[in-house]
Amino acid sequence: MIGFVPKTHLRYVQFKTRYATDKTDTVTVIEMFLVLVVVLSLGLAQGGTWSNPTCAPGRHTITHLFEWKWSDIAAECERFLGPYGYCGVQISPPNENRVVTSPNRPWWERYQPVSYKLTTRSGNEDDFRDMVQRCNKVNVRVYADVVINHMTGSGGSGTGTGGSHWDGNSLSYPGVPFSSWDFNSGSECQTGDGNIHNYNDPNEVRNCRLVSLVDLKLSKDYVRDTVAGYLNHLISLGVAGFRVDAAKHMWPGDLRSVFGRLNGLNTAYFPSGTKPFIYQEVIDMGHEAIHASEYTGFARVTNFIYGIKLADVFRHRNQAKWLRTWGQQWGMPNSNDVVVFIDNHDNQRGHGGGGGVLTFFEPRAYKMATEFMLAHPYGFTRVMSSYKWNRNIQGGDDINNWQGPPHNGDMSIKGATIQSDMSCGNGWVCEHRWRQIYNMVAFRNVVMGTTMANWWDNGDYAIAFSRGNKGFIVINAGTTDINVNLQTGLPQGTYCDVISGDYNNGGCTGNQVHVGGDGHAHFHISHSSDDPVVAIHIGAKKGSEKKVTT
Ligand code: ARE
Ligand code: CA
Repeated sequence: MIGFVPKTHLRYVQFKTRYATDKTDTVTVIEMFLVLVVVLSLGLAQGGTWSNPTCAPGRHTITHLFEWKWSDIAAECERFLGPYGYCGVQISPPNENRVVTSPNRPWWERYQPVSYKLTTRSGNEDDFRDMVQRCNKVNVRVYADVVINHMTGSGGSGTGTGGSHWDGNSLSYPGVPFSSWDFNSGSECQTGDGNIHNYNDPNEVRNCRLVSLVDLKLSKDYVRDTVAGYLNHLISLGVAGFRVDAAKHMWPGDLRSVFGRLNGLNTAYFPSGTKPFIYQEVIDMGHEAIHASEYTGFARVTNFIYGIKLADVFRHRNQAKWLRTWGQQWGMPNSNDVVVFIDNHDNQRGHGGGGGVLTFFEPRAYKMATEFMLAHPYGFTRVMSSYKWNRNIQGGDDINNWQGPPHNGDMSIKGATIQSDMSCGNGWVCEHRWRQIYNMVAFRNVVMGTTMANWWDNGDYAIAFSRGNKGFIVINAGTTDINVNLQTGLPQGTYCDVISGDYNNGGCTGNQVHVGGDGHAHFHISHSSDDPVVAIHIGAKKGSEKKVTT
């Protein structure tokens, strides 16, 4: 773990040094206190305590291996995510869930907790421990999706994936244990049926039931302690952070109180006192009473505007030239407050306020949007990794959007096999293994810390920009060819275009780009190309010593 120093530690070290060299004998206790206050508030302004991604050095993107088995994820960390420079993997909820058989084992059954035992279709606690250990060993972090707003849907009873009994009528979850005292009821939620109807009433959104899921009373210490106990169990096993499901449906104060109960990350893998990275699922499209800004400042939020706006651009509904001001100027939160993505497991299938985002079903536009995301400095990036389902749109709705992951006859999840061209088999899409995507994950690692520069556009749908003097990308999303000479900002040399091929053993398997002594290079990109994008960076410069992915 050499070299991994969280920002907060660095700031402390700088403070100590300045204090020791400048004014050792004149500093008073009051001055020290004031400096401390300034240092602490700076820390909060920069994104606060749980907002720092806990990646290993030089890694900056996670992928969501939606519905993968733990044993497959362990193997994927070792054979792909580690070597190709991914920071980490978001996993499906690891806790025991309701078994739904009608429809037959939909993916969404995992969002109905029965207990916090680590037994699901993805594996048991031993598989989980093995996965986290093996991933951490190759510097790949594990981020768990945690469902702590609710338990199962109301009504019904049964046995969960871990063998625990549950009863959604009497609100009994002995595997935790939770009983009816631990849930919000008529005194907290005033809607007639106990469900959320009005998203403009913050009280209703937080205290009533989301799609009838029985709502935990997070104002109670017992509930806070129990939920924090579950998260601390995951921390003890070596996870690096959490995606908090349905965060909008919990009061920010309750969440802060739960997070405040969390231990530092496991010191077998992280420096002592490292806080988990936390990103909260808050869907804020700007027209409801609850705002993402209530949740930023102490942890990050998922930015849902991002993918929708980029879909507009790459579907030719808004010229790419406007992307020059992409980021906060588009009404989105601070870069340090968000996790960004093109699609997620909900909106790729029309759940979760979805619809309209780009997905693997439209690979050409999807790749362009993802390339832009990974090249641009805004936000902490997440790459979706999906499985195929039989999409069937009837009257605007996908009637098969419930379908679970590829499975065997006994409904166990099918393994993700790897084919000779590096793509996945058995129905797994594996967008994270698409060359245009994994090579841009490496691009982002190489250019991290630089700002956007050398912007160019053709006044329409073709754009280009550099990241400092380390990387340059040209995207022709328009309907005419471009044939231009552009300032790349890069040192002279021959570079591999990492979109059309790889950088391998000092050479290029795809196209090459020659950057002259004045930083200029020539780009000819046909509008009808499958991949109308060229990207170059100093880690894939011909003749440089080795492949740079981290
Ligand atoms: C399923 C059935 C329901 C049934 C329920 C209980 O589909 O018919 O009533 O079970 O028996 C996922 C699925 C749900 C599924 C649920 C539990 O998407 O269909 O319900 O699992 O199995 C809102 C929330 C947001 C949430 C989305 C889906 O604010 O937090 O709805 N997203 C997360 C996860 C989901 C998951 C859950 C939460 C629940 O990512 O995968 O649900 O754990 C506007 C609002 C949004 C709102 C959106 C959709 O855009 O701004 O806030 O999102 O509409 O209503
Ligand atoms: Ca709630």
